[in-house]
Amino acid sequence: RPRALSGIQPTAGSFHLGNYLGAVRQYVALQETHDAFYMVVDLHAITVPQDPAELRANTRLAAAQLLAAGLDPRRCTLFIQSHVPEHAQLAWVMNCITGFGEASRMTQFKDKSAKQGADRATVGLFTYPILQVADILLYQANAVPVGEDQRQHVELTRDLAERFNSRFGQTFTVPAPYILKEVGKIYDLQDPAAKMSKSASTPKGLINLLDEPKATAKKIKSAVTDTGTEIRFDPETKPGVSNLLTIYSTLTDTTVAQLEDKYTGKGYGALKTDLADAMVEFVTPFRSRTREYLDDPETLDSILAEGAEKARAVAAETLAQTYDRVGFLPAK
Ligand code: AQP
Repeated sequence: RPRALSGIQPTAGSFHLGNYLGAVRQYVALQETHDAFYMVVDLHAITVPQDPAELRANTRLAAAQLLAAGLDPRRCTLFIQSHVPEHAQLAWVMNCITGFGEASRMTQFKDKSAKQGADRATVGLFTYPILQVADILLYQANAVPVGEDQRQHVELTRDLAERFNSRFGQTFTVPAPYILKEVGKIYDLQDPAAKMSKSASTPKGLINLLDEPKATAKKIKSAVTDTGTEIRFDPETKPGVSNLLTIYSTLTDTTVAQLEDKYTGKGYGALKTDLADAMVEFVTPFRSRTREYLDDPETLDSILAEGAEKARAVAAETLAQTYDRVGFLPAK
């Protein structure tokens, strides 16, 4: 089976709807067709300041949410990034074949460091994409399910894999991004020109899956829509309504065309009410399943321990081969 690999940060507490529709939903689907590895990327989280106790709690919470979303430890490998030290070890090697200018072109670093203020951005934030390269290459992944915002990092991974292979001999599988066009970018409910993100300008535009379902329904009902009254998928002139249609169609496995038909002659209010209901129906069991995993830390920890062991077996082999290719003297 082809391999899949992806990771999600434990920083925000709750996953948001963009994380779920853009990435996590694909993690669940790819368990069926791929030898899949998914991790909570705590090493990435510390590229910005974290409170240690909160980071630990949020790491467990992220794992619980992945299981609640449908990851099945019998069908995939779920682990915590820091439990597999090979990530940091391979990242160093990859750092040493990355050009400074090449790393400087990563738009996510430019955006995030601009938000933080250039003086406060860390070197870790700068080299974060290269750690991501190591994450992917360690597992010889073919497919990397991510949102559109991560495309550039997967392209960097391809470049570095090819560079390493041509310099030192075939070592790494060259991966491809797995980005679904429809949901690769879910937009902020208050600002449909911006990506839905945990650092949104107003919390009203961000749907956190673990929030009170009532609050979530309210956010849907107060989503920004567009001038006119017609319910039609047209991201250019109707970005707000189009975003709602994308969300609704994905959550309910209905095509956008079917929804356009269903709402012919009806107003935005009807669409929002129905979507709010669908959303409540989705988040209610998601919240309770997450809570169940959190309430049983022994089971959760044993899933993660088993996952780390399976991940390490693969990662250690790739790292040993890489060290050998680079010319490191093996320890006796
Ligand atoms: N709005 C989105 N639409 C589609 N996919 C998205 N992803 C994030 N936002 C959207 C995808 O979710 C996965 C996990 O993302 P992450 O661990 O990078 O989470 P994050 O950076 O905490 O998410 P944010 O909200 O995007 O954070 P900031 O505000 O820091 O930029 C990834 O595959 C991502 O593409």
